[in-house]
Amino acid sequence: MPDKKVLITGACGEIGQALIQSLSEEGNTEIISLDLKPLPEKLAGLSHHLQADLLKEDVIASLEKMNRFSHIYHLAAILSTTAEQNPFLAHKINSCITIDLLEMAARMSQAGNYSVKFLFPSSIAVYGLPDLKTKQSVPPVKENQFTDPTTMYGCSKLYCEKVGTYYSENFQQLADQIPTRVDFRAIRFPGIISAFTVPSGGTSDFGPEMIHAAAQGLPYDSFVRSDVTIPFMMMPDAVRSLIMLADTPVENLHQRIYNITSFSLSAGDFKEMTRSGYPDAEIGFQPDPKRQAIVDTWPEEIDDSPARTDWGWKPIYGTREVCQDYLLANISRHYS
Ligand code: AKB
Repeated sequence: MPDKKVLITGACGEIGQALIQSLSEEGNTEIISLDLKPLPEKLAGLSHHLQADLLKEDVIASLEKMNRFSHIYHLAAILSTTAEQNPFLAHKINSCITIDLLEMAARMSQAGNYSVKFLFPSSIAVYGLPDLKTKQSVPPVKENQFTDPTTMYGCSKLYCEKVGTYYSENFQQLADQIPTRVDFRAIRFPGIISAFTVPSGGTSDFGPEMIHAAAQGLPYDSFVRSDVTIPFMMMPDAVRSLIMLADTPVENLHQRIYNITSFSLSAGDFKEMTRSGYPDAEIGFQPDPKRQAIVDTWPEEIDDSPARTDWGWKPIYGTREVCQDYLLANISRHYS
């Protein structure tokens, strides 16, 4: 009998695919993956996959009827650029589905009298720095500073952080019944770079798009200025961090929302890094003022010291040099 029964929503996204792979290696975990899309062939057999739309009411009801989840990794979301094209749909997908799943977790925990861990990927998009001067001069931003997002994606991530915390700490505070036990934990991710998949619909995508284009011999124009800097991390570290946070005993956690980061790079640094592996890569800069404006509100660096102290977070790909070696080797292999 597996010790853990895990639900992964948004399972066919970049983090989802890598998480299925990592969790399946643990051996004691039954994985139920869910996405609008079928599971990529390379992951076949690693999870029990449901191709379904969480906005349809009966989907959550049937999940609930068939399962008692120990962990929910709720990854399904519309990213920042796509969310701006349809903010109300983004609200439904990013916020409403989250609250529906928190309700499901609360009911499961109450019915079975056990604690359900709810892992949530938040984002640097919850930040909204007022101007470029502030962005370029503030020290690494802490969890409780500048949380004034300018995008629907950022607003929904911030809302879900708050509402997840509410379900863990104050839900049904006036009711006279068995308490629910939802153990909500969130990580604010920077831009994530994978050697094997390319993101879509995000505003931090300029970095990964550039290097993946070069590896395929394609020209690329960055949609942000070359000086624009934000924090990034590698996908294996991102997945490891989610599992680390899930495995940390609750008494070690002094907060529910944690920043994590590895290194900060500008779009110009990305060009340099890309050219070190693909010297003939054609890379230009054609900033799109609207997407540019979004990235200008995200911090250059974030402070992840609470995650380091409370659960021992430390990136393996922690410097630009280490990331460069790993990335160039794996991307080249991937496309060959
Ligand atoms: C996006 O660009 O929307 C995401 C993020 C920073 O959360 N990659």
